[in-house]
Amino acid sequence: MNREPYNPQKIEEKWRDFWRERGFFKAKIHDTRRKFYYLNMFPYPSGKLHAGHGRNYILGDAIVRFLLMRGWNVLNPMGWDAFGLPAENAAIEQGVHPGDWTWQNIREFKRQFRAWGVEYDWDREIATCEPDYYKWTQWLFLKLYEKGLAYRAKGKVNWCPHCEVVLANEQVIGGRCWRCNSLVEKRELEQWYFRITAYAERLLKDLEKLDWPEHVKKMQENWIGRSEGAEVVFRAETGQEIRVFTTRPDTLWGATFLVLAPEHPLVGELTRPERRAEVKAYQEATDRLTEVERTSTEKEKTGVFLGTYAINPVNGERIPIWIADYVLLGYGTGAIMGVPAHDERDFHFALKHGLPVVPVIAHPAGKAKAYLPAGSFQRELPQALVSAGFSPKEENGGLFLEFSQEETDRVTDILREYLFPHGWASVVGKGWQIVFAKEAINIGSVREEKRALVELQRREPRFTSKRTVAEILWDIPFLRDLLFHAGFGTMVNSGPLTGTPGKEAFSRTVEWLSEKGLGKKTVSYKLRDWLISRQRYWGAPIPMIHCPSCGIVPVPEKDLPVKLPEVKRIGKLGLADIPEFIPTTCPRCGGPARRDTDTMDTFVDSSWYYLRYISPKDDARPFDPELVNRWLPVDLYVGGVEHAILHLLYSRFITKFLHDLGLISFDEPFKRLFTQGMVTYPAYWCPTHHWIPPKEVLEGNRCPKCGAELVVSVVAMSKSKKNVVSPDELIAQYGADTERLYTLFMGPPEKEIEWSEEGVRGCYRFLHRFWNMALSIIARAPAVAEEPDPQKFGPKEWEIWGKLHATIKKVTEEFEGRLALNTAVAAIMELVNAISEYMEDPQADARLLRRALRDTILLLSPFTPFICEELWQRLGEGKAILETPWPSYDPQALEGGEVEIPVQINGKVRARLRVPRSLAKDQKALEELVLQSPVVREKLGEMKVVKVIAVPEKLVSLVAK
Ligand code: ANZ
Ligand code: ZN
Repeated sequence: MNREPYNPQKIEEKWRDFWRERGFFKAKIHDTRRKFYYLNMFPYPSGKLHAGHGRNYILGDAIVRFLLMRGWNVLNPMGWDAFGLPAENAAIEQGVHPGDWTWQNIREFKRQFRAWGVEYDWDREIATCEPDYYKWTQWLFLKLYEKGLAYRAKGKVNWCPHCEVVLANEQVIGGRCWRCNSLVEKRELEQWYFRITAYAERLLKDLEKLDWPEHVKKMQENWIGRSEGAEVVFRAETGQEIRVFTTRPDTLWGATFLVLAPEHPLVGELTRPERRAEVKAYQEATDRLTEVERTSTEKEKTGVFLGTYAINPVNGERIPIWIADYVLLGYGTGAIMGVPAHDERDFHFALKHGLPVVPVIAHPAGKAKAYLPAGSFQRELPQALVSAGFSPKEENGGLFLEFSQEETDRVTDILREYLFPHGWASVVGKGWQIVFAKEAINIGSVREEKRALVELQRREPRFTSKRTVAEILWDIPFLRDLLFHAGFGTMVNSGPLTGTPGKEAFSRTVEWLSEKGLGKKTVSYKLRDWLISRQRYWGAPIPMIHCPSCGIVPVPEKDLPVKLPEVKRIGKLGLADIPEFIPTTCPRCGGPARRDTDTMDTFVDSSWYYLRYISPKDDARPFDPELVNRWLPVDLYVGGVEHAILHLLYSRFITKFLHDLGLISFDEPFKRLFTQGMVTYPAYWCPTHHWIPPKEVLEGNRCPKCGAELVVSVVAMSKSKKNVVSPDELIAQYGADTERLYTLFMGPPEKEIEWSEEGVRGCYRFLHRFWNMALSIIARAPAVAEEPDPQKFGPKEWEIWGKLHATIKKVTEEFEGRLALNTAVAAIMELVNAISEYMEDPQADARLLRRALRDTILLLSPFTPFICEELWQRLGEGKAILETPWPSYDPQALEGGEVEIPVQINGKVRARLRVPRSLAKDQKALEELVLQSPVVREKLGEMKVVKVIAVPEKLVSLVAK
């Protein structure tokens, strides 16, 4: 037979505009049928799309096609996160207007979507750089300002010397600029902030309402970083109040020093004149570090003593005041109490700087240890300990003992009895005791620590170089594991609270502190206010005016938008570089005033765009509240996990804010979130010629320019590493359907996957087979319009029938459930193989073949819409696929796959057959299948079957002679 070969390029071009022209993707926004708001995160239009991007858009397109066939009223819009730095940098470098650059890229993206067969409701297209959009971004700013949630403050900001731009904390990754990877510096500037911290508690609590991946929720939770603790007031000897935040108020009696953030406002006043120079140098050094560097656990704990002291309010002890970079100004109160016995950073700080350690929490394991150096004790001691029921060990003349904390006093008494006057012992676990013959000193305060140290130094000259008891004990390896711990345990050395068990330690201490007026319970969040000022051109101008007599005055709503000035050339300082933009008149007094020259962070633009899609052309308001309340929250939001924190947090914040204004009825924007994984591909690095495109690499991984051996790494596809696969080339070679199919088949969509050329070819071959199979079925069963009749099915027919229904069920469930579309594709491929095999039989049921083909085309159509629409037409089905209902499965025909049927011959199980359930339910069919089974025939050998008992779905029993 001379069949027409599969020619994807020809077929695809034919259908490219079909769906759009027929309006299938236009939302019926006023229709009250059950709605589905599907949303892909809108892209930043830069450069070209690569095959990795397909993971997001193709997945979305498949889901939407499925939903349309299922009869949902789907809203599936697309737009452009169009402001931002790359456009501005391109403009500065190439002298083009950032808008032209952006729209050029948008055209390219749209061309690419069309080539992929990825469709949207283009009537709702928005671009954040258009005045009719950013007018409402400015409106949002004014509303936040009205409610006291937008404010201006001086602050140190992150400055990227390469991009010459202020970065939000979140845009600093490991101390480097998130875009260009340069080291970030600090600068002091007046900035606009949004008070997102006012929503910290709700942003945290409402996470539980969301159907989001657990790891994304966890990231948000960590970012918000809620800690319960207490604020305690210390007083400097010079009178100032120093408030500290602690999550461990139960350790207060163990505070042996205070540490302020180097930027803390009290540092100046608390520094003694002779220490000023050193303090200043340290502050400057701190400025150069990022927050991540400052808080890294590996970093050495540097710091400077201010030369002054504070009083610990609970025990009146005099403790030194330090500054150290591990204390951050923006968290808690910017000051901490140092509790070296129970906070690891404080412990290392104390060891390094010779500050005393006072344990105040018994070791939670209940263990205790004692150590006596050689020559400290009388020879009879070990025997005395043994008689008392202990098991001491002697090594090199020293004595080592482990016991439980309750025995501390008893052990101490025995040791004292046998110690020489010049000897000493240490007992640790329930606090620390330094034991001498004449007394045991419990290290329960700084004073006692000093006294014990002096006594030790008097006995051991080598201790004169030691500054603290901790330093001496830390040198004894045997004791180390009990010297430091950060757990909750019974309070010791803690005045009136001594003996409080670990479980109650926190709450009892907090109660006690508030009774005494020394402190109160508080909650701290790691979340900071959102710095939204950018000193750039290509962003939404902040609608504020600075008037010499009225101060800061908002632009009246009726004057929005504050438009970006049209300019030929863009300077590096953004709007501040454009003199014509700045002068204006004050809306309050009419006098001359200046415009604010900051533009907003692009995360502001994207924090509300999902609302604008509902009424994108409304110029009287940002969105239609009635429609928004009907269509939102978004039912399924799909995008990259790189937005797991910021974009999602900001959008949630803005939604809650608009909810509080009474403008919308919901307070979470995205009901369900799905984050697709990255696509990786080998990247090749030449030390001389840098990144080499994989195609140009010579055999043996050599550089095409110099022959050097290249370093290969499999990393996310990106233009900068030159390891992208171009959709244009894929489509020219294999067609868009192959790329789509492979993209959805290559693995679970949420997982990172390496792109494989071989995998692409496999999908191409599959579509060839499918095409050929379809054409021969169409040729064979051209006119049969009737449905197949299960009454007439034999075993083979039952098998196909069962598989068909199982596949419909499987594919439907994946689209509606966890979205493991790769497994849906695998099921369809198996089905196609089964049909092909069945087709070989010249007796095959033509009606069944046609029905199976028909449903398979529908099942495949969300994945490979072009080939399916073409075959659908050839099948003579009249309507378009998107007007046809999704196939349904018959739960009667199949309740999940196959069953195992044991076959007995003369009472013994001789075979087990896997049978489609639909078939196993039918007594006659089951009988027939068993009798024809080659396995059963072989077991029967020469015997003849005289009786058959078939129990549907259970077993078949044969009597044979
Ligand atoms: C004394 C203490 C004793 C602490 C102890 C811990 C253990 P999270 O859980 O992250 O909230 N801290 C407070 N403010 C700080 C700041 N601005 N910069 C750096 N560290 C700060 O941690 C809270 C704990 O981190 C606080 O509790 C404080 O140390 C420290 F056995 O106070 B803690
Ligand atoms: Zn004024």
